[in-house]
Amino acid sequence: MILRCAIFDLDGVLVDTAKYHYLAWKELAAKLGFDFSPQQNERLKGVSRMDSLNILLEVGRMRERFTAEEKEKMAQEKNARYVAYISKMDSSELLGGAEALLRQLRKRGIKTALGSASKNSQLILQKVGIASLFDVIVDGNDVSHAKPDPEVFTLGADRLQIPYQDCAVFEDSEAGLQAAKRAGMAAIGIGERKNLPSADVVYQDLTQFPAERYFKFIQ
Ligand code: B16
Ligand code: MG
Repeated sequence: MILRCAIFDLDGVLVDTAKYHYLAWKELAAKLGFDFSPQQNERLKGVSRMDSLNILLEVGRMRERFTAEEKEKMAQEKNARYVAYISKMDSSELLGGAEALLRQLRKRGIKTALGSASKNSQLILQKVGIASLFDVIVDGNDVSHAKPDPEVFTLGADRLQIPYQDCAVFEDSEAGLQAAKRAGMAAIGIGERKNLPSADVVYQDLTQFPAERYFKFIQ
């Protein structure tokens, strides 16, 4: 493949917003009368807002208790708490290597795209100061199918008119890596190999990514 487009997941790759999701969900759980642990929060990473709420309610053994309307209200309430947290973010919360890699890619003429499940991605990118480093932003507001469906990645490639086989996806979730593979894109895992079986290759974080080696070909 010739690398022509790099697509980045947001939470877990460029920033760690999982901790704010956790606080906001934990507050909702406390209001509903049950505890929510950091381990349980792992199940919510990369998962859409409503699917996350369903998992939370399952943890609290109250999944069947609420109407769709009530659940919509709870999701909105959680989001308001979450937005209050992320509104205080700044560039110090960018994960290591993120900004440098984005700049390096753009300098080489490689397009950059965001492919995130979050509906708050624009706010987060602005707060940490990297919104202008993306050629296209695709997030939870644009798609109707969640990862492992490849829609959030294929839409970005389509908008940039780049063939899928020339795209590489940076992802910290197994579902996101499966989505990349389904699209025929290179799947670069960020995190630990044992959690990311679908990745073509795994790096601990973006500082470990050997960009120079990838500029022409991906093995
Ligand atoms: P929001 P990503 C995902 O971001 C998060 O990992 C996940 O925990 C969250 O539920 C989802 O975004 C939706 O976020 O409530 O802000 O729309 O990893 O796909 O960048
Ligand atoms: Mg993620």
